[in-house]
Amino acid sequence: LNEGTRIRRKETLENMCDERARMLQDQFNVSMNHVHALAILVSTFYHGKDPPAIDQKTFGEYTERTSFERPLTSGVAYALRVRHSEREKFEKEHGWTIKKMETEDQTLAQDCDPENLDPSPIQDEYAPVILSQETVSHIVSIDMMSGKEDRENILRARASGKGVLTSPFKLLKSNHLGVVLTFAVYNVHLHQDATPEQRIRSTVGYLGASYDVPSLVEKLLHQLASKQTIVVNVYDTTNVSAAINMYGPNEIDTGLLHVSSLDFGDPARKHEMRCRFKQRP
Ligand code: WA2
Repeated sequence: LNEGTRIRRKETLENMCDERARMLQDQFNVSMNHVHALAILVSTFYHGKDPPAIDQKTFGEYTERTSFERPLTSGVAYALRVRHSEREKFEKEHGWTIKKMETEDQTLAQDCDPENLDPSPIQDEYAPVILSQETVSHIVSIDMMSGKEDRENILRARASGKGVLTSPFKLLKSNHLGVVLTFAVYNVHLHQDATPEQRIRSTVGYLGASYDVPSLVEKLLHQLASKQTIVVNVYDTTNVSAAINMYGPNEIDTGLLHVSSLDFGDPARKHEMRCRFKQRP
């Protein structure tokens, strides 16, 4: 290969990779803003009115009809903060018990109808899902604090007031790795510089969105019709020595590699896109 051809080939890879990374990042950012707006909707119409002016039917219809605003998400849901002292009253009012999230081997052992789930064991507080987009209706009544990744997200979201992301993990009723984005909902307008303690105290619930990364990235890349030319991987590189492959095949060395940075808006998580040509020149 002559020098000129090699340079052009390298530039082509860089441009294709950067373009795809930027598209993915922009779509993620757009959906994150809409999930934030949904948290404000719930704050206004569920907590801002007595009795609440939004129920499952309204939330289900609204989130389904606005799903085009949240590219890459597979569904959104709202979990209410329930203290143990309020549990009995809450369960009586809703007509169901707060359920514990299943582990993976439980999911394999039995079908995952929420009716078959165990009640959540006693805790200081719970985060049962009370409103959901139809696409994730299987998480209604499940205590989101009983799942490791969801729990960490809830604690970080409410102390920070920012949208926060989980590490990649296997979502319920999905065979792929995904991530969850969480915003806390507060019962007062908090100042930009409110302390974590003030935030935790005024927390009333958690609005979350799940991202089924492989199928959604696939859909996005498909629109670009470049799949003949390059192989794309998306990694969570939060722990550099143990990067997690969130999208794409196991890496095979086909020579030239380009890494494009990806910013999904949570400074505690790092992501990147890695691109290669399918064929050697
Ligand atoms: N949503 C969908 N599938 C899941 C999941 C989840 N969490 N966790 C495991 N599989 C209601 O942060 C609050 C959504 C959690 C929000």
